[in-house]
Amino acid sequence: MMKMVNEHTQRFIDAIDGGLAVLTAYDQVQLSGDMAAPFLQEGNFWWLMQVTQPGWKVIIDGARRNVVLVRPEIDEIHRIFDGEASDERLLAQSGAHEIILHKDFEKYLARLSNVHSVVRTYVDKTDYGFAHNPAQRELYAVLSRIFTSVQDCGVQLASLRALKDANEIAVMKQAAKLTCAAFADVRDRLSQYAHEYEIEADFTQYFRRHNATHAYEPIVASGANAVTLHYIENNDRLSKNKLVLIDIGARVNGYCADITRTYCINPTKRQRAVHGAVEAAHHRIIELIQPNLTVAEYMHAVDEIMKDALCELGLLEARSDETTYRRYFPHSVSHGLGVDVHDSLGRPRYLQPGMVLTVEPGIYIAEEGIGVRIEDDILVTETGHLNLTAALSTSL
Ligand SMILES: [Mn+2]
Repeated sequence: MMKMVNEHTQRFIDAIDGGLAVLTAYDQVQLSGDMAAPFLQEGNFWWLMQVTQPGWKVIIDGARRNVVLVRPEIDEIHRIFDGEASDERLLAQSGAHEIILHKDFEKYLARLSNVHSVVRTYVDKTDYGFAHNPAQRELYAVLSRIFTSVQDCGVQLASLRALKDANEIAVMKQAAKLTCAAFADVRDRLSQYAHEYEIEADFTQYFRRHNATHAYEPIVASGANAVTLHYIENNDRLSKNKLVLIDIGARVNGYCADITRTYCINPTKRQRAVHGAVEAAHHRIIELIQPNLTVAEYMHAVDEIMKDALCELGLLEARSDETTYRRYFPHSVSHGLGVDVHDSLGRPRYLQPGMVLTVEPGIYIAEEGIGVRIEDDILVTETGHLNLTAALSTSL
């Protein structure tokens, strides 16, 4: 009897109607000299194969339900320094049927091209101003030489990954729980910290002690630093009457949490008011989340809630003044969460059970040196929603 493919791969084969797909892990890239940059596996490849090493490829022949991993060629020096995962372990964790060597990869594809004229692959075409990992484009070039038609399966993968299964939800609850616990710990000791990096250090210690890592660059932003949305210097002094915005999440078994809280030891009346307005908006927005809510309706309701908050604080006079509105609330309120911190939801028209998204309203007042954001991780359920990070108080 043929070995069963894993559940994610099975869902993917169904989504591509039993076609052929070839996907690649990321390659390692240089940090400096003989040092490699920290490696994070490409999300789709990890989601399908659970292989964390660079350079691998997978051939998924949906018609024959056959999954073949392609082992990268590693020279003797890398083998000695980095080691090499065993076939047995990789076959067990990936659910693949067979492992072939990279030198046989193109021959193998050429044989498949006799049966399949179409092959699917994924090339990340987002443009955030970064150089892309070369692996996907290199694979695309190889596939284009061998097959008549190379089609993109990014949308199918994103749509599948958007709907978390029971195992994924269980792991995401662990990541949420660990991050909540680390926040609660830091909150208890807030008056003992003199610098932003001391807070970062305690989260790092907490995560590593529990075999987790930071899911993304931690943000610990005191006072006006919080107005810079991706402030990651974390080297400024803290002060008892300045707010400190902390945006940190753990990655546990490949899945991310993403939490933000804004704290203060001795808040002024104004800081209290801004925090209170964001906190009230935050809880109103979470209440909106339920299956079948269209994304358009959600966005509209969020705008109304955030405009209420800004009006109340005297920051917005005319509700139609979009420029002022966007000046104080310049980012989106939600993003998907999962294997990637910014997990694609696959451009859905409406929310569906199994989606996990953040809710993270913020108000940033540059002229007052105040930035407040509060962020929780919300699972859309059959009947409404479940706040995975509800255990952690949102209060100041
Ligand atoms: Mn976030």
